[in-house]
Amino acid sequence: MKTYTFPEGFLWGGATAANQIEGGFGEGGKGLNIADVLPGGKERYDILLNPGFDFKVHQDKYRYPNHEAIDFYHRYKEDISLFAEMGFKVFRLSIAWTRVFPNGNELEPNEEGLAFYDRVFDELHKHGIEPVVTISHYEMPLHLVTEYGGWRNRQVVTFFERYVNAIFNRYKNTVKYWMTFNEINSGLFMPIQGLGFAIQKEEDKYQPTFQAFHHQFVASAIAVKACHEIIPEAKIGNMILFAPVYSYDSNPENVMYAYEEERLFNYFCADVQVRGEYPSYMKRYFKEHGIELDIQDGDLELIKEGTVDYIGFSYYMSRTEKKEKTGGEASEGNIIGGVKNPFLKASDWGWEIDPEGLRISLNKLYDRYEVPLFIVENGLGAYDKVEGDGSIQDDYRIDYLREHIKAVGEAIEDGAEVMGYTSWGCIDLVSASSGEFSKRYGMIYVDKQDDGSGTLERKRKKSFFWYKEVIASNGERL
Ligand code: BGP
Repeated sequence: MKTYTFPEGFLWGGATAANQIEGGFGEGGKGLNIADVLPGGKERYDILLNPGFDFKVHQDKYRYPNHEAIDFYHRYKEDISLFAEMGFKVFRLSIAWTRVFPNGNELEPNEEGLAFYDRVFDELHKHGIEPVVTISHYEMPLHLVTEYGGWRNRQVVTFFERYVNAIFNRYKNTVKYWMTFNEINSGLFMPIQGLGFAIQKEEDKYQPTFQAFHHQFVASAIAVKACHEIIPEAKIGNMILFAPVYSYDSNPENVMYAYEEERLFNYFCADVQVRGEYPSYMKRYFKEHGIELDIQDGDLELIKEGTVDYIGFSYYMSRTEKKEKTGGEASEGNIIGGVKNPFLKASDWGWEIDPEGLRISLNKLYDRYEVPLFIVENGLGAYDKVEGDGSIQDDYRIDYLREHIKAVGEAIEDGAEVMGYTSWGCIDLVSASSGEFSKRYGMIYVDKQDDGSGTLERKRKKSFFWYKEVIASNGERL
């Protein structure tokens, strides 16, 4: 079998987000965020993907499942020691904005919230693991959503600036790797999580969506500049959901359509954050959709100065596109849409599995930007079964990860500069899109079920031992 050579110092590890692991609801002065008020199961999925959700109506209705999650807030030491046992070089986590600024708009940070992450970072360092911190991962303070309208409102940029200054100053000696907004481009199809507001009618989405993106681009540039000033040795990246778009066939109309979708979905945000300017192809899109951005003096200069050091991206699936779709062709379940790709199988949730697509993504991104790339999410959401002897034989997960890591190895041979790979949900956690525990990604099983029952006990799955070998051999033993 072919073996792969990964660069010296390759950043192997796992990835999570505060709202999906911490729990500790209301503890340490934490305020409510978006994830705290979303239900679990199909209801969440429908809310995220369809217009019409009203945060004001729902803010008191739900407190599950994110309020408890997997209780990382109290169990972080045990979890970090398991990550260390697997040999993690890095651990990606996010800071909950609402632990630091509970309502988002306070003048001073909450000391208890800051102190929690001091403890977590210290524990990681004790085990020789570097934290990779996402500044905002689908957890905008609810107060900023209900009272300010989320990222549509320019004032949020000021609140965010206060937040990033507080965390850069506090963790300047402890965190070297940062990234700004998780899957920033997901705001195109899931504005609730990405942009902090719910559209009410599909046809009304364009202006507020792109104005909110503009505010995030300004905020991202502010964060990059502040990070470079406060922690000159740190690296700060953006984070996009990358799903290469294939044309369904060689019909030039479909090829052009797939290309347009690829530019909008995969490149638009990265073009602004990496190249530092709005790409020219967006002029036509803005015109055709009646979008007129309110751009303040100095914004474009700021965006130009605040370009990121690397591109972080998640990779789960590709997307196959056709201009005119006929009934029955849609790829049900592929969360980013498209038509069924006859060459691909899908996960239990309908996400099309495409390891070669990861090689394609790395090549496309490196060809276009020539900055280091960091795969900060990749993994298989699957149902796991605990055997009578307590083991979890997740060979399907190992197969998935192996094929994707091989694809990374190929892309490195192709010439792409890749910094690292953190598999998503290295420990089971709450699913972002469906709020389920049963959609498991982890190499560590957590005894927590969809109905809320479970002891929260942690168990090593078969993939735990496999990944440990992968890291120990720097990707040679797959
Ligand atoms: C990404 C998010 C993560 C994560 C992952 C898996 O979109 O950044 O937060 O959850 O996808 O998605 P899901 O949990 O919906 O299966």
